[in-house]
Amino acid sequence: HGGAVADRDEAEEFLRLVHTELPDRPTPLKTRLDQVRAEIDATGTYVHTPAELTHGARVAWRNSSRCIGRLYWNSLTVLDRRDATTAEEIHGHLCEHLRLAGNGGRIRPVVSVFAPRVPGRPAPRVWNEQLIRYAGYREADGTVTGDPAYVDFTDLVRGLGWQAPGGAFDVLPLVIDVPGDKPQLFDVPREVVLEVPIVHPDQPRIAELGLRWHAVPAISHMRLRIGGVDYPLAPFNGWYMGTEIGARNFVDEDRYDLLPVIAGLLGLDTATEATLWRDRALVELNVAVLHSFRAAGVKVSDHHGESRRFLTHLAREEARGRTVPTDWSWIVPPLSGGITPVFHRYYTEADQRPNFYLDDHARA
Ligand code: HEM
Ligand code: NRG
Repeated sequence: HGGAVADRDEAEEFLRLVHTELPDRPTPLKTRLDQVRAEIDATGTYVHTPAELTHGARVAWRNSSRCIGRLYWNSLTVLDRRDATTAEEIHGHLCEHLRLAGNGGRIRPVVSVFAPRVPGRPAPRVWNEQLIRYAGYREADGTVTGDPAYVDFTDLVRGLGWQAPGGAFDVLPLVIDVPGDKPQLFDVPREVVLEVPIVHPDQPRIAELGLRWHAVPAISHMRLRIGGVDYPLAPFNGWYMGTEIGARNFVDEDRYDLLPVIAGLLGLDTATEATLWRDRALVELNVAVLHSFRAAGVKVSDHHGESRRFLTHLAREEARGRTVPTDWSWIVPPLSGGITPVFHRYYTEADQRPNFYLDDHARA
């Protein structure tokens, strides 16, 4: 398990960063560097202090070049779950994460950090991409009920014994994989899954579609890397920007593919693209998403406000002498890009650490 050995240079660079950015460290930098070097020599890795873990996770968010929501990076709540070992314990902490994050609609950005990879011992994992996602079922006629992106994952959990309800918005069970044991299935209890029914302020027929979406996007398949140490299970969440749901999840042809349905309800002329029926349906769907979250008392942001906040973040960081690594193609919203201010400029692209990484890990 050579890959689990903590990278010395990265450890040192991180400790220097912590000591530069956090005032009043209890241990002088030199002492901490000596400790960590000795610990790596002896064990192949080292243990982050709670303050290092918290700041490391916050900086990982700050360095996430695809994230438009980074203005509040320094207020991320970091839950230290490094001691959890059993699948039952991990499940309990994941449920608690969703409860704290959902907070009755006043969503709080949270990350739960589970055990790191260390030499000789693999870390716990969750196979789900997000803690809350909807199942997808391929029907006999070739159509899909539910979220087509999760047809394969749904088949996988059925193979592990999940009893599928067969609806369009069935919350998938969690697959928790702890070393030395078979992956285990756990339901996400209803009471920790905040959901929003989708209605439109003046098109009652949209409510009749029975659409809904979960309030909390909680990404669970990215590895958090801090100071040369990998945390493969570190689920995090913020709140949704409306377009993620209204311009992608409900709209992509390989997701719920709803534009033709919405256009039909609105009575738009779909005979030719030039009527811009897709664009008109897209706007009304996004109006419905933002209106519905607001009506349900659930925090959501629109792409205009979120874009402005991102530029505030950029200016603030630059004033502090830091670069803000940014991926234009992810930051520009998938609706009305050119009328948001993030569209009209170039950014620095860089892989700065700590960060969150996506591995292509084999499932099952
Ligand atoms: C990506 C918004 C909080 C880390 C994104 C994306 C959006 C977004 C719109 C692009 C998603 C896509 O196109 O699929 C927000 C908002 C937040 C927030 C509004 C509210 C607070 C966070 C937090 C973290 C985070 C708390 C980590 C601690 C990331 C990462 C990605 C991302 C790593 C890239 C995901 C990938 O590569 O698939 N965010 N975010 N975000 N965000 Fe945030
Ligand atoms: N587009 C995905 C979620 C990706 C991350 N977005 C956030 N992250 N808002 C979706 O489920 O639609 N966050 O941590 O808040």
